[in-house]
Amino acid sequence: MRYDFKKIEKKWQKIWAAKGHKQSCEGPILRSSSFGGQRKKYVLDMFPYPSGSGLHVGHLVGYVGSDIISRFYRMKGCQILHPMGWDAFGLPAENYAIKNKIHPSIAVKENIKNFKEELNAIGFSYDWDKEINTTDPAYYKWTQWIFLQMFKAGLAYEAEVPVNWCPKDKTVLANEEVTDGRCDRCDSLVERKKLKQWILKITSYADRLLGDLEGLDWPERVKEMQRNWIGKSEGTLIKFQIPMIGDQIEVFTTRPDTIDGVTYLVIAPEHSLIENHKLKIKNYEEVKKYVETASHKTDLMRQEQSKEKTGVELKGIKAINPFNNDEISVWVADYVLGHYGSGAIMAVPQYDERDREFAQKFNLPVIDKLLVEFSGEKAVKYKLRDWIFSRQRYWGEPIPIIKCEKCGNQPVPEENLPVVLPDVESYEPTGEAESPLAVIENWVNVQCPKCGGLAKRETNTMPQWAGSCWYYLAYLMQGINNFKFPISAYKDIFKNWLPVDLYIGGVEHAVLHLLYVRFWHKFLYDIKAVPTLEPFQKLMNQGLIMGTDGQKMSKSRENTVSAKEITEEFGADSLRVYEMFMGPFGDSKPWDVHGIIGIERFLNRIHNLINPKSHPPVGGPNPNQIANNQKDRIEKLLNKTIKKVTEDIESFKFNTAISALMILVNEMEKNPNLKIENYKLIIKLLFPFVPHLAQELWEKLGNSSLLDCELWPQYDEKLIKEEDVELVVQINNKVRGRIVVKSKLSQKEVERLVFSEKSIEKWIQGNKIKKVIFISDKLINFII
Ligand code: ANZ
Ligand code: ZN
Repeated sequence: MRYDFKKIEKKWQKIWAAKGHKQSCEGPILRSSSFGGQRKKYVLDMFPYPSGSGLHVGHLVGYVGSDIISRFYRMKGCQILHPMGWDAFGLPAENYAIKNKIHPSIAVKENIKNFKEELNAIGFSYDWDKEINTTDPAYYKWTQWIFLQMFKAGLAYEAEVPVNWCPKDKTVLANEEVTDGRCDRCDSLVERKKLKQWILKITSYADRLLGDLEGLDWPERVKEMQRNWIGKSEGTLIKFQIPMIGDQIEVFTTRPDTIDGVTYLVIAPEHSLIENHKLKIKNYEEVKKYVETASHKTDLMRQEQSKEKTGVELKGIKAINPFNNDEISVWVADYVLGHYGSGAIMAVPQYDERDREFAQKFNLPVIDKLLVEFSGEKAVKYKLRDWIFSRQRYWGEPIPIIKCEKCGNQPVPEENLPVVLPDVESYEPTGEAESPLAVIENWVNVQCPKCGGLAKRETNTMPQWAGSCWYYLAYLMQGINNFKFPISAYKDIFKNWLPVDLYIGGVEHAVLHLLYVRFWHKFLYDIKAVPTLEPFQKLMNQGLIMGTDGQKMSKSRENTVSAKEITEEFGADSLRVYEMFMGPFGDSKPWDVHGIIGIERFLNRIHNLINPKSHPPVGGPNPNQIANNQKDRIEKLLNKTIKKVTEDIESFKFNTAISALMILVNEMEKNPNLKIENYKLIIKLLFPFVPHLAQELWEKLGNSSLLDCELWPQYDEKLIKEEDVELVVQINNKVRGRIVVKSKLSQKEVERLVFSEKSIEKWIQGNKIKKVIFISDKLINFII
């Protein structure tokens, strides 16, 4: 018989919705002093884009994990903040809206409603009072405010730069949004364009972003990805004189010891030397053509190893090697990048692969030289580049800047925030490298806040990453309808709750969101708005759920399994347990419908074990019927299971915690009529995993409380310690017997027991023991 999960799950979801999972921000209060450790826990999920297609089972892994953690620590007496919200600006929401011909704000509202219903149907214990939405003007007022502080601090500037342009999405992309030369969103080949853009100076924080990684409890691979992205490199700057033009080329090298093997120099196509000395370059027209071609290539295309090297010599220009005074030629080639190091290299074909390929192609000398001692000063360079922060799209936060011909870029006065996104007729991208906002004249034309003259608003919007750069602070601001100005109003609350204790999300955000948000947080720290150096102390990455085809679950691959359908067929509790039982939390694993059927059976057994109607009488009239030793065994197993489940949840081993609970259920099934306390204990252990079923059974046993308010069980150390173990006894590495002893005995105690054991003693008798090898609870080996 299937238990009626539909009825039970609806019933408790309704009660939870009414009572809420409110965790006040007034300050941490420990409900129970019986547990040590931290009083507050801020457990945060990466918030979703409310897309039109709803949640698939892969979306839920992290959310189930964070819910287990939240419910567990709530029962441990901690004050928990576990909020949820919506990251609703950006291309996905906008493209969905364009495709379905609905205004993005209406589409977003509908999608949020569906997402919220779907999340609630899984029984997550979010505190919905704290719900936020990045597209709400009350929210993006703050996103704009933070931008303005950066502008005032000189960290937001406008410049004409070569950018990644997506021809399909018709917008600029950040470097972090381009993978293998393609747009992360739509997979189109990215083009190079020169455009005037807003840029955030993330490079000013490169050193701190790198150094502060050390103190974070984050997966090593994410830290490594950030280190590589920041790409700190220690090298040397060396100047090569060019006497005929009275100028010099400075190169950045990590191998100054190879200077005796330099046979030519290469500058990047963007290098200023070309324009500065165009009259001296005899083949300037040819060089100019090469530069023009290179300007359409992305960095990645330029650096591809397999690609044949290209380049042009700067005729009429020679440089002098300062080490040996050799006269060498100067080339322009696109394998040297304009914005890394000094945009120029000294080529050492003997030691450097790329230089060798180039030298071979253009018949340049390769000389066999030994390495030299070279002390010059050290120079530090980073791969990290400033963050291109403007997008030519409608659905984003307007950049709060007013452009005045007389006064230049002026910040919108703080009291005029937010700059609200106006309604437009057509929100599709124009493709003219201009935002659709540019055509709304009554919005664009404003007074200059400085001189009062005619001025225009900035019409570019912020990238989709902006809103998520500070949302974990917004949850602390007492609900979006109560946001107060200025930010200092939240000083005490920030102090109580920061940093986030646990942040769960996908590894794909390693160098995008997770780097941007650390940058904003450090800036907010510098302007004394937040009290901690870092936003997220501990980070966990959930693993991917693969489709039955073994591929990553995604709409475009048509291999998604809808969370809603699974919940309706098997119940939310089955889905929760199955997702956690599939394997280690951080691993990728394939979806298998048979697995969830097995879990549903397991939950039915739990229901039958405890539900007095289906299996009377629980905690029945005469527990003494059971043999005493059986009762002891259950008692011990229960205590062992409490220890195991507690430790496993603490270390994210949800799958092994569930295994331990399965073993316990097995044993309890074999022994009906246990004490009611035993059933209460197992219900509490099950609660974080199957909150609906556990709460229902808890009520069936006559309890009216919510399990969230009950205390997590503690185990009896004595009952666990006294466990017996079987120890292997070896003589000269050969097994000669086994003895059953109390666990955790010392070597001396075990030796004494072995010597009193007649069957083993005979092997040792009369021999001198040379050595004893002892592995606690496992083995003792006498070498005689
Ligand atoms: C001579 C040399 C000899 C180099 C050798 C390497 C090996 P990382 O570690 O990535 O910092 N380089 C410098 N600026 C460059 C630019 N703008 N575009 C492309 N390559 C550039 O690498 C630094 C090394 O990459 C530098 O050291 C330089 O080549 C090259 F056996 O100088 B080396
Ligand atoms: Zn002005």
